[in-house]
Amino acid sequence: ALVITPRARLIDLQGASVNDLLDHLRTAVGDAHVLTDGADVAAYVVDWTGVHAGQALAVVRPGSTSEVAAVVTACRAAGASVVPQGGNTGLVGGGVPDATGTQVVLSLGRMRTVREVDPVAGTITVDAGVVLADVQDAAAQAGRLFPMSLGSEGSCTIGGNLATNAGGTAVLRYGMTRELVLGLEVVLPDGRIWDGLRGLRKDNTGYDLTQLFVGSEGTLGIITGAVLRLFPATPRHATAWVAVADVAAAVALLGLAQQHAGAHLSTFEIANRQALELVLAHLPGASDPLAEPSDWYVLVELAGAQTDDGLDDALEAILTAAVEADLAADAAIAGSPAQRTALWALREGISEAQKVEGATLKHDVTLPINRLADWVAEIGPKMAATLEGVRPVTYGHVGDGNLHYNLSAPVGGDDDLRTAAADLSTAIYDSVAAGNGSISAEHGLGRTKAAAGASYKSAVEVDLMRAVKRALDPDGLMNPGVLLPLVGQS
Ligand code: FAD
Ligand code: 2HG
Ligand code: ZN
Repeated sequence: ALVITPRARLIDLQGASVNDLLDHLRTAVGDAHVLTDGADVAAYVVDWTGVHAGQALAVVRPGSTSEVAAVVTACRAAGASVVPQGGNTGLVGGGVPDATGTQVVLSLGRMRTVREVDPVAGTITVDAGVVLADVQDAAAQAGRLFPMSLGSEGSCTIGGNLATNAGGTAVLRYGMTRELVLGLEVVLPDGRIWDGLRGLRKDNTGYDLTQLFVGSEGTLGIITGAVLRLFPATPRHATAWVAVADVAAAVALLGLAQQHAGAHLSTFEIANRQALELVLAHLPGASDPLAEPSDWYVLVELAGAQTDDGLDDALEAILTAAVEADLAADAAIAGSPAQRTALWALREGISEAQKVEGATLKHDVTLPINRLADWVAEIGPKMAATLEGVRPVTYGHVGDGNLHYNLSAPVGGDDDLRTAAADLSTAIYDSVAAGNGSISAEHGLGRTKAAAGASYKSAVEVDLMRAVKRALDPDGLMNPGVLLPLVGQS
């Protein structure tokens, strides 16, 4: 068996090697960009969920690709492992260091240049540290659309999106991040720079190295730049928040929406009543757009070009057909951009509201769409039998077969949720695996799910993944313990 033991664990924290490394890092990026004080590093060592809190030998903030290469080279020479970090919005603990205090966090936060926008070729070339919302804005200024859309888009970076192969609310129409990238620039674990920034749509000259790095969660190298795809702008929208009885009705409504809206269907999201109630309780200004409560809701949106003036009619046709087929009880249609924003806030506010509510156990699962309704019906009683009063906060990208089956603690029972966490997650993952699903649809495996990820894959698949890791990172210094468990932990 391949042993991937990070050499960083051999560092003597009191020894000269650490001081030498820090000197090299300061030479590489300048004194001001090597952080070692507790207060300075605090924001870099705890993840968004607050569940993963580690320690760093240093946080290093390079300002260019060549500085990233110099940092990686220095770390390699010292045997220190490197944790790449973008916006630190990841939900599986992959962008923060472990507890050893021996890892170097490499933040891409200073690399924020939009290098080039080419509206005719339909490409935008950016530094990896550019925030997703800034890429969207740069595309809009050129009259184009960069469609990726996440609740975290004001903080997450393109490098992080690529490293996690992020999903979001536009996947239904435009695909995952891997479908939005044409080329990459990557600093390899040995410090060399691979310039793969070709914006070609056609290039059949061997293995697809770009795609190898997408979804690699910082374990194969540091993404420093990317060429991304742009699309025609879609300034027109028709948006509705629809009350449906259950997941089966939501899935049937998806079929109707596809039939009536065709390629204009851009969003089809689901949320249960519990999710909405948390948003109403914790999000200032949120209000229920419908008079009567419903067990489930769907956010449906059609999007089109300035010349597409049939969107409202198409949405109305979908809702009329849904009422006639007894699939929808009521709906609120956005009559203005402000109302559209308010409906979106109900959906995008769920993560934050659940965090405010208390202890949360996240499950980012995907199943064949035609299995979703039965799965939700079957898993609920199993959860209740494992922990009385546990509250499923179920929402997500039903159009992609992807549910966030997140559990909130019973009221006043945060510790009970932590105690039951392993049993609850195992029951969920076993049933997802039995249904030919995946235990991570879009957030990646990170530290949280590295072991589980390997345990639900075949031995052949895990061997192939380890072979790729060994080929690119033979010393195991790039984000060890993330995505693939350290040997001995699986
Ligand atoms: P980080 O959190 O900094 O890092 C994530 C991983 O990528 C780590 O393993 C890190 O080591 C690696 N990494 C980061 N930058 C680089 C780089 N330049 N090179 C190599 N590796 C790198 N995710 C979705 O998929 N869909 C959603 O709808 C969604 N909504 C969210 C909503 C909220 C409120 C929050 C808090 C998170 C959400 N996320 C969602 C999760 C998160 O925003 C994504 O995973 C995002 O892609 C992470 O980007 P980041 O820049 O914050 O990366
Ligand atoms: C979403 O779809 C994100 O809102 C976040 O993927 C999910 O917080 C979560 O579990
Ligand atoms: Zn999601």
